[in-house]
Amino acid sequence: MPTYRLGRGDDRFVSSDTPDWSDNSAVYAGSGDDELVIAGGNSVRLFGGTGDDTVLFDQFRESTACGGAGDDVMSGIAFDSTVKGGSGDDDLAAFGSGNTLSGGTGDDTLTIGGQRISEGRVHGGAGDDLLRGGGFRDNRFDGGAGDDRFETFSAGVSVFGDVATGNLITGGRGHDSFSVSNRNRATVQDDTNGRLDPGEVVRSVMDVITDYRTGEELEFGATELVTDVTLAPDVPPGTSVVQLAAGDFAINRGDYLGDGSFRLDARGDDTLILYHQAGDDSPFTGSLVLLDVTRTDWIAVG
Ligand SMILES: [Ca+2]
Ligand SMILES: [Ca+2]
Ligand SMILES: [Ca+2]
Repeated sequence: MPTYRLGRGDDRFVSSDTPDWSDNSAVYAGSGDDELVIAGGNSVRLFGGTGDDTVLFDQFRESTACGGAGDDVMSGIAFDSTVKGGSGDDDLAAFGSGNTLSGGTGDDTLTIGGQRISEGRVHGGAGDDLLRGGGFRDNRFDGGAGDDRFETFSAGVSVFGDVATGNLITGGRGHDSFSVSNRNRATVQDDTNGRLDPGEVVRSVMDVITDYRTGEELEFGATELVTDVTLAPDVPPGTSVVQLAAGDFAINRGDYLGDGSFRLDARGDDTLILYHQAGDDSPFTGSLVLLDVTRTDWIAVG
């Protein structure tokens, strides 16, 4: 497990040009504006140190990259890895499942993505951060202190309807804004009248905001509030699917049951927003849960 110490100055380190580079290698770039180009590696550790560092990784597995102080740029394809910006205004991106991004202090930009990714964890830390991305189920975004912006998407794997938590979003302290995009088949079992009624349970892949506060801006691509949501019989028998016209959204009170299930109840503790993005000609519906929000006049749709 070789360890490379680059010391002071603006260094460039390329793993493919480095003899003995292997799993478990560690690189300490030291001070200066360093550039690390890393191809492959399990359990690799990278430390940018002070200075504005650039770290590019590819097929990074169960590895860690720390930018240290300075405005660092770190990005690439990774799995089950951790990328920490440290202090400074960092730009971090990881494409693949199971990655954790931590911005630390400073106004950071954090992006996760990739084909059907899951189990991403994104922590903005202090500062006004931009948290972006998403994928399939169970990706979590936590803005931390500061006025953060979230730009997220989620979807099921199957057009026949998945039931799961999509993106779990926590704004943290500050006045945060949320732009969400979720497209799925939202279903109800054993509907009798083609309408949503108290006691019925909507199931889908649902995004959840855990700490939405009054006046925080929500965007989901639909701005026309409607009061009636219709249901159409679908397959398998007994299943009905939510239908909304493009550009429409509806606000429903009830209780979030977890894992993409929401029971309608006029005295419930939570809110479910169902929406159909303007210009979207698919049959899919977006679902956004606001935990512990019951006042519709709190909700600011931009
Ligand atoms: Ca640095
Ligand atoms: Ca931050
Ligand atoms: Ca915040």
